[in-house]
Amino acid sequence: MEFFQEAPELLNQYSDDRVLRNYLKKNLKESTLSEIENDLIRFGERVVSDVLKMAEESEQNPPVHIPYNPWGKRIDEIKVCRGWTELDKVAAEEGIVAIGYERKFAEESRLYQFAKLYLFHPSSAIYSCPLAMTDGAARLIEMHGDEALKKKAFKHLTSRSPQEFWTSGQWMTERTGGSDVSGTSTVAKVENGTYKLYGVKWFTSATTSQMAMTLARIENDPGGKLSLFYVELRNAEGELQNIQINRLKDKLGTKALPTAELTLMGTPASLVGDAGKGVKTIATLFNITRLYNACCAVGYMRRGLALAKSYAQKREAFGKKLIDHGLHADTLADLQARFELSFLLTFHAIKLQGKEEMQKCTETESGALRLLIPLVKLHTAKEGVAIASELLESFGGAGYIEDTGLPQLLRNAQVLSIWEGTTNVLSLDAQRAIKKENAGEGFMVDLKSRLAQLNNPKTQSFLQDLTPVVEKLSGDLTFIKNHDSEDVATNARTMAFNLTRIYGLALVLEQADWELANNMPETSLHVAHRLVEKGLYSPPISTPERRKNSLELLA
Ligand code: MFK
Repeated sequence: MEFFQEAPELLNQYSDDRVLRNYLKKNLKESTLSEIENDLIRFGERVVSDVLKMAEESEQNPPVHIPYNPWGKRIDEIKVCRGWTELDKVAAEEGIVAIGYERKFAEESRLYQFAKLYLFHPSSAIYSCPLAMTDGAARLIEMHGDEALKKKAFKHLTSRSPQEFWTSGQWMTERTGGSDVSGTSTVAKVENGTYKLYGVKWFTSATTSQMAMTLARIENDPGGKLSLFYVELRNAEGELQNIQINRLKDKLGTKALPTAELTLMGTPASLVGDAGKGVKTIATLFNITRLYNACCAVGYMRRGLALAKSYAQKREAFGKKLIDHGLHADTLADLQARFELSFLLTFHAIKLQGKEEMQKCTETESGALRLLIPLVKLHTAKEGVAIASELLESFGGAGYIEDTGLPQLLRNAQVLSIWEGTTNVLSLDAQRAIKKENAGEGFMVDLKSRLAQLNNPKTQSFLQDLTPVVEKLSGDLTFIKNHDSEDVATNARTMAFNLTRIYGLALVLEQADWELANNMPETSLHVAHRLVEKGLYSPPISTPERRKNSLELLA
C-alpha cells in the first residue's frame, strides 16, 4: 500500500479551545456566557467551513489595480475577488465591530467582540486589518467626532447590515516615515470653505474602504502641528474624490489586503478634533488597532498550534506518532505555554479597554491599560512571528509548501511586529506613558495587588522568586520616570519585555489560582513553571561604552 499522509484537521475553533473557554468562564458573568456561548460555538464551526473557504479564495486571488478604462480614462479601480467581499459581509453580519458598540453586555461586550475577532482573524485572509481601523475610527468618532460624523460615519462603521457597513482606512504613513509621522507633508488648504488635502500617502491599507482618517498640516497655520482629517473616498457617483491610486504594494504577505500608495489632489476632508492635535487624537484609533494586532497575533498562534497538535497526533516517524516523542511534545508544549501567556495578556488588556469605555476602570487600572497596550502589542507580535516559524518547522517540509496553507501563517504574522508601531517604537511609547502620563505607578500598584491576592499555596510559592523581581521593576520604572538619557531609551526594549513577562506571569498565576479553586487540570500552573524556567528578568545594560561598541560592530 502506498503511503499518503492524512492532513491536519481543524475542529470547532471555539469548542476545541480550552484557553478561550476557560478565560471566558472565569471572566464573564454566568448570564453573559450563557447568552453568547451558542453564538461562539456556531461561529467556531463557521470559521473552519464557509469563512475559511472565502479566505482561501482571497489569498489565492489578490487584488488588482486597474488604473485606466479601455478608452484611457483614469479610473483607479481595485478589483477584489468574491471571497474578499463575502468576508466583508460576514464581518458585518457577525457584528465583529458592532458588538463592541452595541454594548449589550456593558463592559463585557469587548470580550465577546474580541473573542469573535480571535476566531475570525485566522480564517479571514487579514480582513481583520480593515476591521481594526474601522473599530479604531468608530472609537475615535465616539470620543472626538462632531454630531455629523456620529450621525453618518459612526452609524456605518458599527452597522450589522452588509449594505450599510463601512470600513475605514488609517492613513498615517508618508514617504518620510511610518514611525516618525512628524515629517508628514500633506497640506490641508481651505478652498471654497472646505479643507482640501494635497499630498502622497505611502502605505494605505484597505484602500477599498469607504472612508479614512488621515493627518495633514493646515496651510498657513502658524503652529504648524499636524491635524486629523476625515475623508470620504468616493462621491455619490462612486468616483474617487481627487485621489489617485499610484500602485498596490507588492508585500511579503497579507496578499489579499489591498495596500496602496495614494496621491491626494484636492481631496475634500473635514477636521476631526482640535487643529494641531492630530497625533494625540489619532492615538485613540491606533490604541484600538494595537489591541486588534495583539488579538490577531494570538489568533494566529492558536490556529498554528491547533494544526500542529492535530498533525502530531496523525503523523508517524521512527515508529510512533510525533506526539509520543517526548522532544516533539515538549517543543509544542513550550509554544503552547508562550501562547497562553500572550493570550492572557491580550484578553486582559481587552477587558480593561471594555471597562475604560464604560468608566468602570479604577485609576490604577487606567494606568495599567495605557502601558499594557504598547507592551501587549509588541510582545504578542514578536511571539507571533517566532511561534509561527517554530510551528511551520514542526511540519517538516510540508510547513514550507504553499498549498498546505501553512507558509501564509508566517508571512502574515511577520507584519504584526511592523505595522501599528514596531517593537522599538512601542518600547519608547511605553517609556512615554511612564514619563509623561505616570502610567508606571498604576501599573505597579495593579501588578502588586494581583500578586497579593493569590490564594493557593501552589501559586503563592512563585512569590519567593517574583517579589524581588517586582521590586527591581519598580526601581526601573522610577528610574525611567526621572531620567532622560540615550541609555534609558536604548534600554527601552529590554525594559518592555521585562514588564510584559512579569505582568503576564501574574495573570497566569491568577488563572492558575482559579483553576485550582475549581479542581480543574493545573494547566496554567504548568505554564507558569515553563515561563519561570526561561528567566524572569534581563538587566538593562546600555552604557555609553556599549553604545560606542554597537557603532564599532556595525562599522
Ligand atoms: C491585523 C490587524 C492589525 C491592524 C491593521 C492596521 C493597518 C494600518 C497600517 C498602518 O497605518 S501602519 C502605521 C501605523 N503607524 C504607527 O503606529 C505610528 C508609529 N509611531 C508612533 O506611535 C509614534 O510614537 C508617534 C507617531 C505617536 C510619535 O509622534 P510624535 O508626534 O513624535 O509624538 P509626541 O509628540 O510624543 O506625542 C504627541 C501627543 O500624542 C502627546 O500628547 P500631548 O500633545 O498631550 O503631549 C502624546 O502623549 C500623545 N500620544 C502619543 N502616543 C500615544 C499618545 N497618547 C496615547 N497613546 C499613545 N500611544
